[in-house]
Amino acid sequence: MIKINRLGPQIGAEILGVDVKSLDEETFTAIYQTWLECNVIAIRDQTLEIEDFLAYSRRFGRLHEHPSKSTRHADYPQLTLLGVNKFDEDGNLIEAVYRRGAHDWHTDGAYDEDPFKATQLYALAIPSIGGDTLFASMYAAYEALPTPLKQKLDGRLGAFKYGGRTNANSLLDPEDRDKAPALHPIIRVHPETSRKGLYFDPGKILRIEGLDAAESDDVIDELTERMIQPNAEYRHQWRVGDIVIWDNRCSYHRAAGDYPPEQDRIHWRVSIKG
Ligand SMILES: O=C(O)CCC(=O)C(=O)O
Ligand SMILES: [Fe+2]
Repeated sequence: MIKINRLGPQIGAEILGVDVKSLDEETFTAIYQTWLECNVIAIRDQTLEIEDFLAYSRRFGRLHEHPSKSTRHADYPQLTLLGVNKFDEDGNLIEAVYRRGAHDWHTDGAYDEDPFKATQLYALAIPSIGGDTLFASMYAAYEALPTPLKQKLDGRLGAFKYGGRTNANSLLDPEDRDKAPALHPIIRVHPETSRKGLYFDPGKILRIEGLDAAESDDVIDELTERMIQPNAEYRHQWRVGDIVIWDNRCSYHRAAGDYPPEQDRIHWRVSIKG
């Protein structure tokens, strides 16, 4: 029997008692609705092969090959490997792999015209300490903005690029680094829930269109301060066999990036489009 536990005050739920390899439509609908309501859900205790993980992920949408080709699985380009090949041939830790997703709070795929609907991870190896993933609600971020700032942002577009203003793009192949930025409304209406959220990503945004450079930078700084509302966070402590899926249209996330690097922390990851 499926069991659903809410985990955080506004986001986060845990689902027990299911096997995603054999879900009927009704149970999947319950999972999908919980996901829309809670933004991020963890399904515990799964035993999956790659094909199982991909097939289950396709129930949420179309799988998209991540632009970081160097971290794709050789035989399954839709599968990204997290935490694999952390050390170079001299035994030095590769920060971009070890700290992937840990630098800033972010939403995945904002650099694409059609940003990722969802990201889904499956945990294969988890360190004995650290290595959590943190989540926060974009709805709560929007709701907490002061009215004048909401008004200033209403109808404005942000320009987003992989690597953003610091060009942190070492996981991309050189020929993939110069894509034109993508434009998205900063106040974005979720296509399925119709709720407004603050669609923002400090590590990918270049500027807010229509503001002069200094004002755009000031607003970016202010939004960076305001995007995380502590009463709307959920922190996931991983167990091997967890599947976690988050909604990039209404949540931010960040890897804690704090585990002992000599230990394994390995996930399969897919990017899902609408
Ligand atoms: O490894 C994690 O906890 C999350 C990394 C991340 O940001 C991602 O997979 O999009
Ligand atoms: Fe991410």
